[in-house]
Amino acid sequence: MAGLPEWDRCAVMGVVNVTPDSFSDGGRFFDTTAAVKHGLDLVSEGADLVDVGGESTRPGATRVDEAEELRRVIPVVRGLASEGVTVSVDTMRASVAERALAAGAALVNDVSGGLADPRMIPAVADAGAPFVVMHWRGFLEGGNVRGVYRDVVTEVVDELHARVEAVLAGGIAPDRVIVDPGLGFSKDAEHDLALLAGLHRVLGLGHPLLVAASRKRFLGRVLAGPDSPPPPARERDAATAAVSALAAHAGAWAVRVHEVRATSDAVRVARAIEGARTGAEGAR
Ligand code: PMM
Repeated sequence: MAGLPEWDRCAVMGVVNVTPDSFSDGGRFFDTTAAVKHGLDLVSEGADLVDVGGESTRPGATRVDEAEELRRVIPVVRGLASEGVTVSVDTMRASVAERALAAGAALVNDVSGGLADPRMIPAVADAGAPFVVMHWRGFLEGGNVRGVYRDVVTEVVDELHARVEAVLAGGIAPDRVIVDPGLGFSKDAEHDLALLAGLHRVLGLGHPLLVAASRKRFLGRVLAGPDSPPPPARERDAATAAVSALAAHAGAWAVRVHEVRATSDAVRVARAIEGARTGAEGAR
């Protein structure tokens, strides 16, 4: 495949977590048939691609072993790819990435940005697959520890730049590298909001941008009232769609979401507004 899959607007990446314990939908799709069906449902609701993961990155989650991750992920990737779905595999393991690519996955999404497994970058380079480089300082610090930043946008951009350089040095083609600020990963609500306000600076890295805000804690914090607690993850989908519209407007390549329908509408509206703007400029 040359470069990246592309759409004429911000793409919608639907999430299928084949895990018993994911942050926002853990346990719901923890068998192959249910997971494949869920992925197909997401596509019929408007997802352009589906991200399949078998390992939770929830704070405090323990790592699954390789055999179990393969068992969870590969049949779901194969099932969706055989139905013509564009699949990304959410994994920190080279072996899982390789097997998923062989089973039909089109890209690799690594929340450690290639840091967790030294074989990851060469494996993706050999396969010629696109690679999502996510920022997660906590991974290096041994878990999802609370990040301390002086200027979160500058530091995340600089650290992502360093990861991109490492990925390019490892042989992944520049037109196959996607960047992601890693909302919620060693970042608190203020950090996530600052990063969303500074998406143009992440885009300044010169790579397609993936934004994954779906149901995350910062949305709970934003939606909590003075006397009411943050709503649970499943009640953050309207807020997620609002972020999707803003991310699409900012120029994101894709947004990663659990509930696809509202985000699918959001990115289409953002595209239509962009079309009206460029049309109006052309007529001037
Ligand atoms: N977040 C989660 C899982 N995978 N991948 C990328 N690229 N970016 C993210 O922010 C990201 C991810 C955790 O969310 P979930 O467990 O609720 O799906």
